[in-house]
Amino acid sequence: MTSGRIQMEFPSGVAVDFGGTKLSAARVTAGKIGPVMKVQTDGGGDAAHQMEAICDMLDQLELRPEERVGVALTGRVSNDGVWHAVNTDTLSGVHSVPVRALLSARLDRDVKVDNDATAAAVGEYIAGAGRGVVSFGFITVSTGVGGGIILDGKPLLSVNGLAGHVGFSTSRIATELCGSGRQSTIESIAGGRSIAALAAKAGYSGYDAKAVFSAHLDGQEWATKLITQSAQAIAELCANLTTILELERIAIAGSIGLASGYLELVQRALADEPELYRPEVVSAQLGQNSAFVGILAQTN
Ligand code: ADP
Ligand code: BMX
Repeated sequence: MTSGRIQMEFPSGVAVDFGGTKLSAARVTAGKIGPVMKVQTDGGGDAAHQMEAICDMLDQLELRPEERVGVALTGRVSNDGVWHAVNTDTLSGVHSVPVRALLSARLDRDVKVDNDATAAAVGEYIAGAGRGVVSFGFITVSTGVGGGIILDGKPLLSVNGLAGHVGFSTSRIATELCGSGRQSTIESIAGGRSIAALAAKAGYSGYDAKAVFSAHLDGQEWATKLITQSAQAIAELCANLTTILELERIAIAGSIGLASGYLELVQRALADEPELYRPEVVSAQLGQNSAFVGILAQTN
């Protein structure tokens, strides 16, 4: 299911991006991002805790009357605005949270809610790497591996909010059970939580993905193996998406996706695929801000 065509205008309002590692918020004025507030996500918190964390951020931004508010969330967001974790290792206390209704009542306005990667795909389509194409893919390599798809200028949505969850498709090189419940997913080998878990399994406990990436950049072979296989799985995902949707361009984002040399590792792995299955793969241009723009955008 796709919604209406994305309005190609730079939106304004207050946006929240709730990711598996960090919760951030900013005021957006005609597409220009103001100072970004960030706090660490508490993935073990229950629904009330997560709602309070979101509202604390919004309170600090001192909302103006009538100001648009958008909240992008890691997890599945159904078309009636109910929030569910799919990977319950990332968010263990979020099950069927009526987040749109709760926030709309609390803020006395219709708050827009959506999946974080879908929102980021819209933001990149309006103001970033998606400009100039009408079929566009967005992959965030972050705590997990998220995705957003734009087809003929419209975001791919679904009744239960699962569409676009490309990280839960499977990889030929993955071996682990994913927190989504599926075996050998892209996320289970490429996402940040998984890189840390695989490092621990290899005897390097206490390393988060950021530390693994630093060890990779320092030339430690064990770390390079983990980062390289993450990139290989993302390349496989790009080829799979091309086979299914033949996207004109795919943008890679997320702290891992945008880390030094990661895109080149993806492109190198993609070079092993026949040309027919090799899309244009680029870095997201809005950095960590894509979802801020996308969650405030409107469709006609
Ligand atoms: P979120 O998933 O909350 O959107 P990020 O996009 O920052 O947040 O992704 C978080 C993941 O990225 C974590 O696994 C973290 O260890 C890792 N990470 C954070 N900064 C870096 C970095 N500079 N290089 C590589 N990995 C990073
Ligand atoms: C997971 C899934 C997606 C999300 C993606 C990236 C959960 C909690 N999240 O695949 O909904 O878009 O991670 O999210 O099931 P992030 O936390 O890495 O930003």
